[in-house]
Formats: sequence, C-alpha cells, structure tokens
Amino acid sequence: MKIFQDYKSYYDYMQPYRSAANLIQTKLEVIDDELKCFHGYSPIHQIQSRIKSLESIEEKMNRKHYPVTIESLKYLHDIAGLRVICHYINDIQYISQLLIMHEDIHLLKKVNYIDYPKESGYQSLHLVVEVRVYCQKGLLKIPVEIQLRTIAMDCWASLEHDILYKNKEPVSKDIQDELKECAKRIALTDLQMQKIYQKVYQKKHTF
Ligand code: 0O2
Repeated sequence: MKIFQDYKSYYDYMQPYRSAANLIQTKLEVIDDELKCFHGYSPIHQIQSRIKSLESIEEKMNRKHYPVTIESLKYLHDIAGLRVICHYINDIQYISQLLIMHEDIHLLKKVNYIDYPKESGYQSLHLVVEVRVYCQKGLLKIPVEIQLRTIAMDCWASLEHDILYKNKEPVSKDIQDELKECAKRIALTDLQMQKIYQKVYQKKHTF
C-alpha cells in the first residue's frame, strides 16, 4: 500500500466521501419520490454508489501522472461516485437540473457524453458536484462524480467496461467498430423507447 499504511486507514479516510455520496443519493431519492407523488412517474430506475477502491485510485494517479500520495487525492473528483440509471433519455437532463438547483450543491463540471459520445461509443452525462460535509474534522467540501445514463446506455457501458475499456490486452479494430455499432443501435433504441412512452403517456405526464 503506497498511500495508506493499511486498509483501516484507507477506510477511515474515506468516511467523508461515504457521507457525501449518501447525501447526494438521498437528494436523488427525494427528487424521484416527489415526482412519483405529484406526477405519478418515477424516472430513476436504480442508483448505485461506490467509493473508488485503493487499487483504482493508485491506477488513476499513475495514469494521470500524479505522485501516488495522499496529497494527490485532491486531484481525483471521482473518489465518491454515483451512477443514476434512468428509464428514458429525457429523464437525465431533467434529474440533473433538479439536483443542481439545490443551493447546497455546487456544480464543478458537466460533461455531456450523450450529445457528444466518446470515441468508444460511450454515452452518459457526467456531473462533478461539490457537497458540504460536516464531520469531526470540521466542514469539508467533498467532490462527487455522478454518472447519469439510461438502462440501455448502462447495459452497453457495463459490458464494454470489461471487453474494451479496462482490458489491458489489445483489442482489434473490428471489435472496437462492432462495439461502436452496438452503441449507435442502443442510442436509436433509446430515442424510439422515449417516443413510444410519450405516445402512450403524453397526456398523463407533462414534464
Ligand atoms: P471505473 O472503473 O468505471 O471507475 P476525470 O475523472 O474527469 O479527471 P477521466 O477519467 O478522463 O478524467 O474522466 P471521464 O472519461 O470523463 O470519466 C471517467 C469514468 O467514466 C470512468 O471511470 C468510467 O466509469 C466512465 N467511462 C469513461 N469512458 C468510458 C468508456 O469508454 N467505456 C466505459 N464503459 N466507461 C467509460 P474510471 O475511473 O476510468 O473507471
């Protein structure tokens, strides 16, 4: 272990990050619940939360050429991460707008890989927000990365994650092209599903 002496030191250091992720998760659950109550529609399918593993922290510091030290943790904005899986494409912008309206959340970065997919075909909306956490050390401002995507985008990203994104072995251009083709089909399916939903529920849900 280069950054922490043992696993307990890592786990303890991550406590404010866990609190920050919990705070954002609760806000998202409240937004979803309110929409369900007053519009009869729950846009969030699932929320996943994770604290970056020590191995993944060290790998990212090496990849970004930061010294592998405790001081470099401040350069990583995705130590606390949430993945918000929505039903339809329109839900994504809507949920993100409702979240960043909160006065105690400060938007640091927004990357729209939905309108501008990555070269790999990856689609998601990424937000980095800063949230205040009150703990024994005092007031801390903790960054949280939130990835918002549809069920279909999540299916592609979860499978491609191991096939290509995290694969250390070389992957042929043909396979990369096939993955891009799947991403395009998934994007079209998302649009079609959105249209089908609107045709069926147009009069009921107005947001
Ligand atoms: P893991 O294992 O998923 O946690 P930044 O974080 O902004 O300083 P970076 O790493 O260039 O720099 O940010 P990017 O590419 O905007 O977002 C990084 C995260 O998005 C990744 O986290 C993945 O979760 C996801 N991601 C980005 N590109 C792809 C892709 O092509 N395929 C898949 N499946 N996921 C992608 P990690 O920490 O790299 O990995």
